[in-house]
Amino acid sequence: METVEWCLLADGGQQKTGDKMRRRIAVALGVSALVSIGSLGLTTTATAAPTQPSGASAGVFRGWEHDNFTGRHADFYDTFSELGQKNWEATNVKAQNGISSVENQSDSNVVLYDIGSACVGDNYFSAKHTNDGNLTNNGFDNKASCVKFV
Ligand SMILES: [Ca+2]
Ligand SMILES: [Ca+2]
Repeated sequence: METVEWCLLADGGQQKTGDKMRRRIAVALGVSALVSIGSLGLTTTATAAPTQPSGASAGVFRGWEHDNFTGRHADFYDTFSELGQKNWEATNVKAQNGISSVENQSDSNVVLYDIGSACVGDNYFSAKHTNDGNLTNNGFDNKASCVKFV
């Protein structure tokens, strides 16, 4: 049995409300759908894409002087155990204790160590084909003294 609802109109007449109700519900749904889409849009905007590196060539592990892949950089294709001997590319300045973000385009996982030569002490793991625009939240900003491909 279908329930039929009636409502009193302002002029005293009666009208079947089924269609009207459906229309109101449809409008309400339309509005909430719009609100949802709006919310999604805002969410998408708020969740901005992380800063992307400039694009080191394949196979390289690149350490950057500053956050978000900026400043000078040092490239590595294999283990380099003493950054006291490694210059930022095209400079005479050592990369020792200077790396602040990393771009690992190599096919190896790379571990950075605080103490060079022996490659021990505090360390930071960089999985192959991943990037990290800020090592500060890993407790490893300006600490790297050894770059070890593992
Ligand atoms: Ca730095
Ligand atoms: Ca160090």
